[in-house]
Amino acid sequence: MTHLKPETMGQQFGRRSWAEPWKIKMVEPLRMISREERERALVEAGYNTFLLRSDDVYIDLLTDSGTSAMSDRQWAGMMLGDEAYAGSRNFYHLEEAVRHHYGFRHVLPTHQGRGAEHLISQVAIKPGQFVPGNMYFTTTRLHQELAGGHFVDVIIDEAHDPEDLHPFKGDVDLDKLGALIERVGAGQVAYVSLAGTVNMAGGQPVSMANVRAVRDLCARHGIRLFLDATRLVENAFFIQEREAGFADRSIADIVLEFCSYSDGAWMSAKKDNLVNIGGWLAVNDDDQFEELRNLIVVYEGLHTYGGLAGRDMEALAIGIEESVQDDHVRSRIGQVRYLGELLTDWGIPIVQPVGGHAVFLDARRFFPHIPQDEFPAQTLAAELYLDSGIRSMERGIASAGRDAKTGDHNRPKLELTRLTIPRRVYTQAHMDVVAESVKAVHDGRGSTGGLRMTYEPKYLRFFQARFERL
Ligand code: P70
Repeated sequence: MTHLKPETMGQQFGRRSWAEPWKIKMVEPLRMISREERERALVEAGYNTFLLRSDDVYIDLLTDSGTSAMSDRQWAGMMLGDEAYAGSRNFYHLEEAVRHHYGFRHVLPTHQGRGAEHLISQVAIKPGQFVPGNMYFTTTRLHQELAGGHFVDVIIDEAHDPEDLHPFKGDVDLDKLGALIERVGAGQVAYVSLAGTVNMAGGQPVSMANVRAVRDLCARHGIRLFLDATRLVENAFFIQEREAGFADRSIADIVLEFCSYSDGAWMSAKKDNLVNIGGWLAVNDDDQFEELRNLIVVYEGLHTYGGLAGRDMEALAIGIEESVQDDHVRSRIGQVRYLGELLTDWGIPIVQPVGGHAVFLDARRFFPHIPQDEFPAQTLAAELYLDSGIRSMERGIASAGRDAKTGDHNRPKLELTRLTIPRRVYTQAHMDVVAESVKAVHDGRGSTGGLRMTYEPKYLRFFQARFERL
């Protein structure tokens, strides 16, 4: 038997290894049920990973949303909750943290990201207006549409090609944006909706040069620019890594500069900001803030809690500060990249370059024999769960929903299955297990058939839709 000399990851790549900038203080046992039990659970869940019980899941890569491990400082902060209905001291800590790290003047807490999306959409969109954005996100677009807006995708074409290696696949195509403004008139553009990183494109970043150019174009036409700041910290890492002139700037500094080109932002704090629940909305304009501050009491709660407990706001304020630390972001994205590099090495089709929060399997190339109308990405999520109890998420035709006018499926170019990595939760060994399971499903791909949708809810159908094998 040949004896292979074991090498660390760093040695394999000819460099010193890095490690997470924390140690583990508390653990939560994992359980893996048998293949027969998984088969039963999957049928019961209608082949939809959103409908599985988490007790039946081994490694949960459904989402990075609300699944982070909080730090000891955040947990200590939870004990300092001031649960006053009005004017909680934790609100002021949160307000200060957002002002300091994102640079906006006015801050409102919300129960999570979509609460903030709802408010900004209601206040900033007049029915019939257009909302250009760098690729749709499910909840964002829905709130824009519910407010009477029409979303228009103005991302660069490269973003729709999983194999294109453009370093900033989240960039706005300025010609597309310019042409829209020309066509409908600046008065009919509600605002530009810019997300960094772009979730549906594979966690792809926007460059600083691009946000500056978008800001200039908006300023020339008197159009506002709002950010989806959900994963802006991860976006800043890619700017630091890839954009000339930023290698020596801190992540915190890059985030602040990026925000300075915008008029405000909404945030799902369940991602970058390292909390299990929460969000915020921040704007600079005084009049717009007045309107939002009034509307929030209808839908979320008083403007000093917005649907959160005092303790949640404290954990969030601390999470914001921890989230912009360079060593944290480096190890977080390093772990995602580790999984991506393993799969790439083994010839498994994934979205390139590997993004910030997840590795996206390219289900079109994974299952070339399954037509898009038979849900290849949904099928892949189901097969992965069957193989090893790993839970992933469909980001393809089921997620894209139907065209509001024709009623037909939207058929996105990207048909992806997302392996989303929670922050500070899993180890490198878990990544190895995940990679091996993806490989096993890939090895057996020829015999896998597609799915048929048997139940389709009206809104955001992917959450609750049911399927069966064809
Ligand atoms: C995910 C989560 C949430 C999200 C986001 C961006 C870029 C806003 C939000 C909304 C949860 C999710 C949401 C819809 C479909 C599937 C999963 N993304 N903007 O897993 O924030 O969830 O706090 O209301 O990614 O990607 P919230």
